[in-house]
Amino acid sequence: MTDVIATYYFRPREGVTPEWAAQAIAEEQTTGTWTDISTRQNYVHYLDGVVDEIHPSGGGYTCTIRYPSEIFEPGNIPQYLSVLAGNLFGLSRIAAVRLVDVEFSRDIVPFKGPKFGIEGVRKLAGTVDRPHVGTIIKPKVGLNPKDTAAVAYEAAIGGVDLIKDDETLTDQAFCPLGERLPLIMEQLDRVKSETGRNVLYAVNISSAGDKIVQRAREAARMGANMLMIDVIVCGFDAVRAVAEEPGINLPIHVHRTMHAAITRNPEHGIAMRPICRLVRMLGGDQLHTGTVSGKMEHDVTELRGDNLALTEPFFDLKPTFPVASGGLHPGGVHKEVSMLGRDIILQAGGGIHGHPDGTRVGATAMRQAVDAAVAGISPATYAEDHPELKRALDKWGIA
Ligand code: RUB
Ligand code: CA
Repeated sequence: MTDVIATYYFRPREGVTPEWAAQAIAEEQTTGTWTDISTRQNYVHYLDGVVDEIHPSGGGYTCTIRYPSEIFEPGNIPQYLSVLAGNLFGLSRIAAVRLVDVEFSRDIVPFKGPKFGIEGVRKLAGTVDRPHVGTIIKPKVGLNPKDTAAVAYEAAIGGVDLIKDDETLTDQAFCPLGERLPLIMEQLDRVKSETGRNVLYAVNISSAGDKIVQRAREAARMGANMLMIDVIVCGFDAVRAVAEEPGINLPIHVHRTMHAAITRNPEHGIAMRPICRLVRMLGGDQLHTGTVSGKMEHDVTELRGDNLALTEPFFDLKPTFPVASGGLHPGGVHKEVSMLGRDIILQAGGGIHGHPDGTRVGATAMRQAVDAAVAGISPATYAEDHPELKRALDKWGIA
C-alpha cells in the first residue's frame, strides 16, 4: 500500500499560521475534528493525513497532504472525493483553498480507463497523427431531428471527424433522442458510402443517475458510434457506470458543463487537473480541457498540464483525447496546434456553422486550417489558394 498525495493551494485568514491551516485540512479530511475527542482509539492513527511540505505560493501557500490509501474504499469515487475534496472548502479559518492535483496510488485505481483512448478513436476515424476536427450542432437546441441530421450531413461531408450534441440537448420533445440518433446515423452512413470516411457522433445521454446506463444501452442498440456524458452535472461515477456496462463498446466523449463554477477561481475550488485524472481513470475517451484562443477563460500553463495528465503514462491506462472547444474558428487553429500539439480535437460550433457560406464550407475551412498548421504554413498564406479558409479568416480574423 502506498499513499495518495494531494496538493492544495490555500490562504489562511489573518492570525492563522500556514502550519495550522494545513494541519486543519489534514485532520478534517481524515481522523480529526475541531477539538480533542475521547473516542479516538490508538489504532485509528494509521489513517491520519500527514502534511508533507508547505511552500509560499502566489498570495498564499501550497501544501501536500499524504492520505493513507486504506482510508479510501476502492472503486467508490464519491467517497474518494469526500476525502480529497470534501468539508475542507468550508473551513472558516481558511479564506480560500483549492485542490490543485492528486497522485493516486495503484491500489485505489481498480478501473480500466478509456476503452479506446487516442489510438482507438484515431483508428475509428481513420487518422494517423493530425488533430481531429469536431463540431457541436448549432443552434444548441431547437432544431427538429430532420434538420439536425441535415446539419450533421453537411458538417460530415465538409470534413469533420466528430459531431456532438450540445450540453442542453438530451431527449426533449422538440428533438427526441430516439428520432434524432437514427436519422443522424443514416446521414453518417451516407457520408461513409460517398467518401469512405467514418464520422463519429457523440449523442448526449446525460440524464438521471438511475437512467443513464439504460439510455446508453438504448443508444447503442439504435446504432450510436459514440456517447457523450456531461461529467460534472451527471457525477463522475456516471462515466464509470457507462464505461463498465457490459455489452456497450463505444467511446465516451466527456463534456464538462458547470466545471467553471469549481475550476475557474485560481484560489478556491478544484482545478481541472484532478478532474482530468478522474475522467481518464473512469473511462472517458475524450475530455474537454479548453482552448488557448477561444471564448472561455483559461490559463495556458494549467491547460497544457491538464492535457499532459490525460496523455502521460498513468499505470496501464490508455490516454484520453483532449478536446479544445469554446469559441474556436479556423483563424485560431494554428495557435491551438502550436501550443497544444497534434493529439487534440479542435471543436468549433459557431466557427463552422457561422461560416459565410454555410456548414459544409465551414467544416472544410476548419480542415484546411488544420492542414496548414500541420504543414507549418501560416493560415494567411494557405488561404491564398484555399477560398473556404480565406472566407473564414475574412470574417473572424487570425488569433
Ligand atoms: C462550444 C460549445 C461547448 C464548449 C464548452 O460552442 O458548445 O459547450 O466547448 O467549453 P462554440 P469547454 O464553438 O460555438 O463556442 O470545452 O471549455 O468546456
Ligand atoms: Ca456548448
